[in-house]
Parts: sequence; structure tokens; C-alpha cells
Amino acid sequence: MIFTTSFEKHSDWELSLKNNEDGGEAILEALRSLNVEYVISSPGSEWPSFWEALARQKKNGTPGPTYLDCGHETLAVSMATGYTQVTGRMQAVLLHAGAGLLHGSMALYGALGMETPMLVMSGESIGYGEGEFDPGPQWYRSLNVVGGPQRLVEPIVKIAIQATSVDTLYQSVVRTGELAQRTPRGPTYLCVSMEAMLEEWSRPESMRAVPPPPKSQPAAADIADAASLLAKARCPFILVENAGADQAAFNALVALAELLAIPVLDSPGACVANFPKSHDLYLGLDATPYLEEMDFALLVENEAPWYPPSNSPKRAKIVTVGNSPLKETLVYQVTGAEQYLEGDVALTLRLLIEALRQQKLDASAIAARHARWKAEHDQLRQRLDATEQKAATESTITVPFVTSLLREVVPDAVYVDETIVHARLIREHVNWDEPFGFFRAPNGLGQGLGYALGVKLAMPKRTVVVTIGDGTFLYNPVIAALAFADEHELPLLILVFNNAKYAAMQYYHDKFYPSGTAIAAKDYYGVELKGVKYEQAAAMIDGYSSRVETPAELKAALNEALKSIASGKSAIINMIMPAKVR
Ligand SMILES: Cc1ncc(C[n+]2csc(CCOP(=O)(O)OP(=O)(O)O)c2C)c(N)n1
Ligand SMILES: [Mg+2]
Repeated sequence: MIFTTSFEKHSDWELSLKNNEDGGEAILEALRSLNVEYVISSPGSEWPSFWEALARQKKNGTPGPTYLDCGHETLAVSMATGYTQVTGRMQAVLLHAGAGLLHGSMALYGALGMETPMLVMSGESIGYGEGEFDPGPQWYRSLNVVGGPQRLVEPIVKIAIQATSVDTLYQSVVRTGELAQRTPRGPTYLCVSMEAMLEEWSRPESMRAVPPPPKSQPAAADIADAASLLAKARCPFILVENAGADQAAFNALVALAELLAIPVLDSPGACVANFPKSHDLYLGLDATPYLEEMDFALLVENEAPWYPPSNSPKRAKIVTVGNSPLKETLVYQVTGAEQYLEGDVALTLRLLIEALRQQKLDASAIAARHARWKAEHDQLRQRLDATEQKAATESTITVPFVTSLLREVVPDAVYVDETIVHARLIREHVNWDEPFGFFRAPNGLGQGLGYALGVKLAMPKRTVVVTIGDGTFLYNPVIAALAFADEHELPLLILVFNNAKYAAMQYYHDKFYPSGTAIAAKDYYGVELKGVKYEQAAAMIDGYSSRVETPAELKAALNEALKSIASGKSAIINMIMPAKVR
């Protein structure tokens, strides 16, 4: 029993609390100053003063952030990541003490890797009920964290700090939020004491509107150097991983590619849509065939372009464009870059375009290059089309079949992918010509549904299709995600790619032990999945559910699922897939 009689007891101190503005108001005011739109929370007993401030906000009609409760911290954090990935705008996440931080930690680490700005807070008690203020015995008996909760998240956030006085609360929240938005962006954590939150707050005389973080750009001389080399290159390539979540960067990349007829390769790990797939210069995911010939590689927000890491193009001049290309989150990183153009991607690319326009460009060489890569692009397209046509004639459900059907039935789809062995085929076959058509969930299984809800929150009119492995579905907070989707009318169309196994585990076991005992005896560990009726989770929220075993059934199921989505109810289709990836 954590709570005791203190539930009943109201001390004189508590009774003396009036409707004064306190630390809860200081936090809310700071979030207003930071232009936070959503406070995404997984609640805890430290937050009553913040909730009081929210209740006052509503009662007084004061503009300010909208509060959203989630039943799981992974959901709260990954939802904030998804929302910010689309909008570019930092949000706040309120968790509970140390426990909530630990539950949310995988998603926080995901946000750090994706450089998603996020202001994270949770509380502590510093008096443990010894003075007049009774925070509740749970803060003494079970929520004690030696060194403070910030210690638990220090390695997975940019900075983890503490505010223990109401007098420093407003500025501490503002500063922690500003720090999250500075390069490299990422989650920042502030521990707030309950004693500070319940103390009366005197508003600072002046509260500044917090300026947006400035954008930086490379020096003109560096741009000029890179432009002159690029103009002379005979076989330049652009390799991009994570630039397309900014419309301006997406547009600038197209403009640069077109100016010189530079083909564009997406990274196999790209987590956003970076370049129009139907563009003549789009060449897919595989850089290997071009490494020999490449004489200039422009890496755009591309942190790990080659694999193995030293397998870089040996004749190419490698130039990196990105906000912070040397990643503090990687133990080992080899890009081969000889020049860094560090700064905002859209600004940098536009500067490069301007500088190139000053150069004498060889129009006939550019036209020839365009023709060559267009032919290569057309071949890629034909290969993909042929695979889809063949898939339509088969008796099992395959990725090319699913993606081509989705294109027809759900033309406005935004994809959030959290599959494993199917991921590469999905990336190849899903088409987009605009940014925000495709997202890969952050690393660490279990974030896909939360991330998708964040994307849906940012683009409520689009149909968000989650493609997810059967094993990965197990790792997600499915109940909490469906409940949230239902409460806030943010329905998801969830497609479970069910191969009845953790196929990735089997793949590596077979690769390392091709003549081993497991393969011979068919005795695998960490592989088989019994496969419960995943689709029936939708029944909890009266959503649509279907188990689909043959290609012929899928179209009708998708259409029913769309009706469910139109009425605000999520839908789950459990697609039975062959064991072999196709
Ligand atoms: C939190 C977490 N735990 C474990 C893993 C290891 N892991 C990577 S892929 C995978 C299997 C996922 O299974 P499924 O979604 O069915 O995809 P499949 O391998 O069948 O394509 C596991 C367990 C991980 N990446 N993250
Ligand atoms: Mg599987």
C-alpha cells in the first residue's frame, strides 16, 4: 500500500493554499513563452499544481498549450517525436518521477538519435513530508532516486538539470526548452520539485517571448569551394538520409539536383521522404553500383552513408551538408568527408545553388547526364512495376502486392513503418512525391504506434498507415495507443506484417551458422511466434479488425478499414505473410 491516511488528511498548510499562482503556473507560463502547443503526458502525482494552472487556463480562456494524457511513456515520448518530425516545432512531455522516465527512456534515446527537440520534465519531493508540506508517502517510500531522477536520463538526453526553487522555475523551463532546440537538437530534461511547484509564484516583471533558434549557415568561401568542385564533377551524386522533414530542404534538394542533373540516392536507413520518387533523377537505395564511378558525393544529413563504414567511393570528393554531421550519438562513424558544410540544410543548399549559378556550367554535359540517369531511373521504375505485377498474380500476400494495392485504395496515405525484414521492400515500393509521405519509426521496437499518433496529430486529415511486424506489434503499448487514438479521434490504419516469427533473428542465426545445429534440427530460439489474434485488439475500441490470408481478401478489408477510420475508429488488419521475405 503506497498511499496512507494522508489521502484523508488536509494539513493547515494545504488548507491555506488559495487560488494563488504557484509553480504550476510558472511552468505553464514558460511553456506559453516557448510556444509549446501540446503537453503530452503520462501522469504522476507530482503534477496537481500544473493541472490547476491548466484548469485556470481553461476557465479564464487564456491561450496556451493543449494537454494530452497517454497511458504509457513510450507513447507520450514517441508521439512528441512524431509530431515534431512533421511540424519542426518542439513540444513538452511531462512524465512521472524516475519510474516514468525509465519507462520512456527507449523513446527518449530514439528522440536523441533523431535529433528531435523535446522538453521533458518529471518531479521529485525534496522534503519527504518532514515539514508542513505532505507530498504523499510514495515520494519517501518508493520514488526516492539517489542523485535525483536526472541521473537516470543523463546519458540519453542533451542535458538533465533540476529546479528546486519556485524563483528559478520559469526561467529554468524556458532555458531547458531553448537548449533542446539548439544544434544538435534533442530532448532535454528538467526535474522539478513538488515543493517548488506548490510555492506561491511572483511573476517576473518582464517575461520575454522566447526567440526561435537562429539558423546557421556555412562560410561563403566554403560554399564557393564546394560549388566550384561540384560544377567540375563528371559523376556527382547526392546521398541523403534525413533532410526531407523540412519542406524547404526537400525543395532545395530537388532544385540542386535539377540544376546539375545530379542523381539522388536515399539511404537504406532514411527515416523520412527526402526526394520525389517519380523524379527522373531518383535512383533508389543502392549506392554500391555507382561507387567506382562516383567522383563527387554530396552527403545531405547522412550520418552513416557507407557499409562497411570504410566502403566509401575511393575516387570521390566527399562533402557533407548537415546541421551537425559528426554525431555524438555514434561510437564509430566514417563518412570520408573532406569538407563540411555545416548549418541549416535548406539554407546551405540554396547557397550552393546560388554559387553554382555563378559558375560556367557545361549545359551539354548536364543534358547528357540527365538523359543517362533518367534511363537508369526508368529501369528502376520498370523493375519495381514488374515486381508488383507479378505479386498481383501470386497466392500469398507480399510487400509489392500490399503497397501497390494501398496506392490504389488509400491514395492519401502517410506511411509510418516499423517492420524489420519487410522494411527495405516497403521503402522501395511505397511511392511519394512530396515530403511527409513516409516515416520510419525511431530505433528500438515499440515506438511505431506512438510515433504514428504524433504524425496523425500533426496531419489529422491524412490517412496514417502503420506497417508493423508481428513481433514489433507485441513490443508496442497497443492498448494505450488504441485508447488514445479513440479518445482523440486520431484513428490509425494498422497493417500487421505477420510472418509468425521474429524473422530477423532467424536471418542472423542462419547467416552466422549456415551449417549449424539449429538450422539442421529446425530448433530455433528467439524466432518462433505463436501468433495470437493481433487484429482483435481493435475490438477494445470498437474498431475494424480482420485477418487476411490471401491477396484476394485484402482490398475488401482495406475498404472496410477505411470506413472505420472515417468514423474515427482505428482498424487492424492482420496480414498472414509467407516466411520468406517477398
Ligand atoms: C526494444 C527492442 N527489443 C528487441 C529488439 C531486437 N529485435 C530487432 S528485430 C526483432 C524482431 C521483430 O520481429 P517482427 O516485428 O516480427 O519482424 P520480423 O523480424 O519478422 O521482420 C527484435 C526482437 C529491438 N530492436 N528493440
Ligand atoms: Mg515477424
